[in-house]
Amino acid sequence: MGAVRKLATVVIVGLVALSTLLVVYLAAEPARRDNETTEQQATSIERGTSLYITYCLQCHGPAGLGAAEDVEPRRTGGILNQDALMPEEAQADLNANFQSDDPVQQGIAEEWIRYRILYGIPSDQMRQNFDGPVQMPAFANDLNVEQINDLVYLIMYGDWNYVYNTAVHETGIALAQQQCMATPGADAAACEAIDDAPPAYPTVPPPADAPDDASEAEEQSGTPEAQPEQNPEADESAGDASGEEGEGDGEAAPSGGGSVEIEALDSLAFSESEITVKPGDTITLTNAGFLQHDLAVDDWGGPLTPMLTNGETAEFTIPEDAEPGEYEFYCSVPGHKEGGMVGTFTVEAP
Ligand code: HEC
Ligand SMILES: [Cu+2]
Repeated sequence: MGAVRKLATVVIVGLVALSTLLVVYLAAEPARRDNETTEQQATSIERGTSLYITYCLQCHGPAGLGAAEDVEPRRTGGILNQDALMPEEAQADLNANFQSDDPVQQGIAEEWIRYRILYGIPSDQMRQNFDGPVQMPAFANDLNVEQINDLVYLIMYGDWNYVYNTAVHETGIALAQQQCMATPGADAAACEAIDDAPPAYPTVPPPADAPDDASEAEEQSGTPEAQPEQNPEADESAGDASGEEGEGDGEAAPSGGGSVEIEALDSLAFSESEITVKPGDTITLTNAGFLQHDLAVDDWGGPLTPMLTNGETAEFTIPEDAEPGEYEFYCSVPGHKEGGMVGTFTVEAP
């Protein structure tokens, strides 16, 4: 008898203990799930940030301010950072409220952002901006579903200070690496290993082939504010301010001598857009920007250079058997051609 009761007691105590544990466990479940979601959100925003810096920053800016007034350099894209808008402006101006707390609004906003990223702004729907007609490339073919989700997530829930800080941090490192490589006797491995540097504003650095300008840039690089002056976008409006750079943006047609040097610029242009060449001429492309660029000619088999990162240079020759005529060249990074990284080789008879 005593043994049975003892056993019963043990079983009951055990059950009570178990169910208590279960209750405690279940009570903690929402928190556990929250943690998981928060972690997922954080990774998504992290990935979204680097995608944004690669594909969107040149038009929408490091703080998502795009073509917002009073922002220098003023870019062409829409304002994605709605935190920066006054509530009245936000109401008047927006297709969707990205920062709303209302789940219905959030749904509308997500769909709107997704739609824009997928389809961009086609040329027949070009927007009129302060600077003329503007366009946005469609990313439907170049980004996968997850990447687009990450970008939507970033724009909806991300922190633009974080994006900005990441962008200026990475730009600073890229600039330091570039300057390191430009010093005589540079050790490539050591330069590449630089992982910390004063932040720099992501804009187009001075041309790499102009030593005077390069040292000027070094003097200025300590102050990120000085950087926007280097930007061709800004140059156009304030041409004389930085006119001594003598960059001659694009229209010159250097030819002869069998070699041509071109720069790829983050303003989504090549330093020369109309180039006259002969078969066998050597073309040297330097990436003077912080984004990745290359150079492709479809008629000659696509990309003629590897994908170049900041400061890298590559050479190729105009095919010996190229018929006289005009050949379009462009940068094959998604969106860059549409953004203006395109030009023409005019091949003359040898
Ligand atoms: C070549 C320039 C360019 C690039 C690159 C670009 N955009 Fe845009 N984007 C624009 C322009 C221009 C607009 C329209 C602004 C307007 O309507 O006045 C726009 C609008 C948008 C809008 C709609 C904003 C609104 O309030 O309606 C979203 C969202 C957007 N872009 C996201 C992106 C994302 C994400 C990327 C990168 C994957 C990107 N854009 C890359 C130029 C660009
Ligand atoms: Cu490019």
